[in-house]
Amino acid sequence: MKETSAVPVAGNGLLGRRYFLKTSASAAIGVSAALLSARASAAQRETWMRVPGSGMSEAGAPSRFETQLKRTAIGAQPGTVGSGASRTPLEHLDGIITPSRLHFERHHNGIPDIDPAQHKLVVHGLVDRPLAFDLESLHRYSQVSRIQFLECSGNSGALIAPQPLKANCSTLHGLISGSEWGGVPLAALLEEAGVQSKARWIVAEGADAAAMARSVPLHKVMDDAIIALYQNGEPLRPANGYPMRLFLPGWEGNASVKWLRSIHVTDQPAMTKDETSKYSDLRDDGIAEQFTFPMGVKSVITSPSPGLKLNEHGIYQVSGLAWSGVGVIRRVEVSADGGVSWADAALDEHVLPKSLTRFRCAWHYRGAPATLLSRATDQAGNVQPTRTALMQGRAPGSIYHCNAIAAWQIDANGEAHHVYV
Ligand SMILES: Nc1nc2c(c(=O)[nH]1)N[C@H]1C(S)=C(S)[C@@H](COP(=O)(O)O)O[C@H]1N2
Ligand SMILES: [Mo]
Repeated sequence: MKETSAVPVAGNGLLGRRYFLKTSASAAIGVSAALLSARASAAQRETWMRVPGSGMSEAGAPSRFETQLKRTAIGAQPGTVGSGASRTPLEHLDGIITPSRLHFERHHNGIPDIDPAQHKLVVHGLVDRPLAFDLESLHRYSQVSRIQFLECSGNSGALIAPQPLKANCSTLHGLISGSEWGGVPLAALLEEAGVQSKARWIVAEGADAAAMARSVPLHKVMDDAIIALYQNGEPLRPANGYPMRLFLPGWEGNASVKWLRSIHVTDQPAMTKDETSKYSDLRDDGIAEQFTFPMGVKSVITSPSPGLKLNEHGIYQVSGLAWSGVGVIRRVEVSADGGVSWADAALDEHVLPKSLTRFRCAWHYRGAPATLLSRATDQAGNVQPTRTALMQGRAPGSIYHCNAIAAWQIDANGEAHHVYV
């Protein structure tokens, strides 16, 4: 690769967000005379140009060469099949939309096989008129679209371990995905049912064998909650809640109840298992904080990251995802010297509220060991905390809502390793 005379804007070769506007990565391979003459000769065409290609199909699949495009770190609780999680292969994707077949999964008792013709959502409790909706009736309401993230509050929880786990980006951070969610605003359904003045919460329950249930404050429901029917333009996939799920933009994934069967309007939370013993944050004074709903401002470098080797010295793109449960991402900074100095990353064109935001920053890798970090700031001015700051006041083993700055160390061989700074 051609060495360029780029001017670093921060330590260890960071060239910043403007570099690619003026210059290219100069990563192209030189063209030899032999390659040019081979191009001109029909006899030397590549093998796949000499036979007709394969035919059409009912559904597409990735290239057979892209074997890494799979959910990773799939694990179930001992003795169960479907109580566990699978992760999005973040390090092999770009952009802000996760292909539906790679959306992470988190199930408390497997994926139910729901026949939509027999499934109903019932709205009841503190309402004037209890109502039932099937898939067909929901399709008659006006729908909205939300290009937003869904993150499990257990995502990145491994960062509280005393020593950094030897793991890659998706294993550590892959319980997050981004989709276009299409569905009916829950406020419209509740207005039709007539919410009574005493109502403050809803309790949403799923039709899975776990009958997973969560309480959600009414103000969130009325603000931007939807009953999602579509994911990236197609009906929800069974793993992600088919035929209908609650979707609460920016809030911890657990509260977005899948396979939704009941909305019980109440005056108080139900104190279900998943809002008491789970998904609450134990402090070191022994008190557990409950209902930590919006996901904190966060970012993660997806490339380079463990498993993606830098094979040459030269200009690379440090690229990753940033998001915040309170709104849009204002800024992402990248450091190549473990946080001593920082450069502003460029944000891709789609900077949407409560959505994944893609950032990129040019970096000149010269073979010297470097520690790459990213730090996001959201519209409310919240800045992603260091791991040390995040751990302050937390009880040991309290894994939920971990939005700490993560670090990859790039060694002299161009390989990345998970480290703490
Ligand atoms: N009914 C039901 N809803 C559920 C769950 C579940 O097991 N059952 N898992 C929750 C958790 S912990 C998360 S993080 C998200 C995951 O959604 P996904 O599997 O579509 O990624 O769904 C939530 N909704
Ligand atoms: Mo979750």
